[in-house]
Amino acid sequence: MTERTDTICAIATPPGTGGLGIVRISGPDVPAISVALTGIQPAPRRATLADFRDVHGEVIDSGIVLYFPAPHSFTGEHVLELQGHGGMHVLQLLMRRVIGLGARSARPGEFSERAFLNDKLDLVQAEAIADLIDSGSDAAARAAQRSLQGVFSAQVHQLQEELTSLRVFVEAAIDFPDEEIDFLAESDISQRVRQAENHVQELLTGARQGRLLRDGIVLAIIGRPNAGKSSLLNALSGQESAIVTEFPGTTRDVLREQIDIDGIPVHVADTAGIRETSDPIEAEGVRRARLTLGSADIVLLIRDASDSRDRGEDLHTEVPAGVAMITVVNKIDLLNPQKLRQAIEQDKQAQIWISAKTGQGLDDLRKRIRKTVGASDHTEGSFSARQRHIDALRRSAGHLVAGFNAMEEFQAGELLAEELRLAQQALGEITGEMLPDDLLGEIFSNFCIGK
Ligand SMILES: Nc1nc2c(ncn2[C@@H]2O[C@H](COP(=O)(O)OP(=O)(O)OP(=O)(O)O)[C@@H](O)[C@H]2O)c(=O)[nH]1
Ligand SMILES: [Mg+2]
Repeated sequence: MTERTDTICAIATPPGTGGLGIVRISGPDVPAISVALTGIQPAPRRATLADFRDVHGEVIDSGIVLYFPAPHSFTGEHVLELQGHGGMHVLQLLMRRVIGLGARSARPGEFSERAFLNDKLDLVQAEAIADLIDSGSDAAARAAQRSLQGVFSAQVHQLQEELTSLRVFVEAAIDFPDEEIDFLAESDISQRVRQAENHVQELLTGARQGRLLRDGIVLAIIGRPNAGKSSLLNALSGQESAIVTEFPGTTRDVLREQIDIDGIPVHVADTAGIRETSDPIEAEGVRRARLTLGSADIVLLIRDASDSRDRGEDLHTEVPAGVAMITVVNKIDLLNPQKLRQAIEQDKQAQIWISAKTGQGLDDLRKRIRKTVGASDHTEGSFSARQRHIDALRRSAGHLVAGFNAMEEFQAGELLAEELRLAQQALGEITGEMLPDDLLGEIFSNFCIGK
């Protein structure tokens, strides 16, 4: 508690040079700092031109001051924003002066943490700010904005209310032990618990989409040398990132590119062709290719349609269990069209047939990738979410299932009441109402400085 009585400051604009640089200050000393620094107490919420002066009265910079008195500010405390010029040195001078006047450097995410502690935002919304800043695609940015506006939180609150009314009911029943069993049995309580579980599952589906938009997926391209892995990376990313030659064994390092497949950020890794080799550099490339597989969400196994020896099957064993695999047949432009048609027909959509050279089949590949990660066809209305939220929703659903079983099998009202309590607690962790302080600190410490 004592910590929140101090005043914090940070450079809120990114490091480097720019037209503007912003220093943000929050806490009880803001009015005093403002007067000492600029000689004025600016009118609330008005842009005011002022000189920022050092301890000797010399001008460090001049710019706009914005004053937001508590509680009507982002953090809920007095906030001052100094908008000066965006050079690292001038901003450092300004920061040193503000610190000299009694503020201290803010920790990463500390402004958002104060906003949360002062009930300006819940935890989902605070996280959404960080996600908006970090978003890797247009769809991810829109989804983060929706979470920030409270779309996700509202659904969590609705579930919490549903559980509250169930708890009130069950707890009232166990207060009258003589009638408890009949009362609960007649009330269809199990069905209502099941319904609540369904609602948690629905939210879980939405949250999984949201996590996908936020974190994206890791896609590793593997195959025999010369199958066209690097050509596919270039075709998907729309630029010549990787060297392509007709010589097998061209790629050695793992090459990474971020692309956007219909709004999902996809981190693509192109790897060395897998084969036995006596070349130590290529062997290291093959070792790295195998390592990359372990961290992938999807492996694209590329086969060469023009090479009758390349059947791909012998590489299946390279793919770790639990990692999704899509087999892609490349270079179909080299096949006779009639043969190609027959082959595709016989294949019954087991593999995706493409030409990295002409771009044929790439749309099918993108669709298959989306389908494999369970992405829905449209991202409208989706909100951003994190693994932490998914874990909490899963736990909540698990407690509801346990509560349902306790009631159905043993007519155990006490057990049901306890499971309902735990289910509700798990939901409370999402919005931050029931999260221990150390976890809160950990979440905010991953935010950027000045946010
Ligand atoms: N006709 C045709 N040629 C292709 C296609 N894709 C790749 N190639 C050619 O195949 C050769 C190998 O392509 P790369 O993309 O370097 O293959 P790679 O799998 O990355 O090879 P390594 O890095 O050596 O393992 C090059 O000559 C490409 O031009 C395709 O779809 N059609
Ligand atoms: Mg290559």
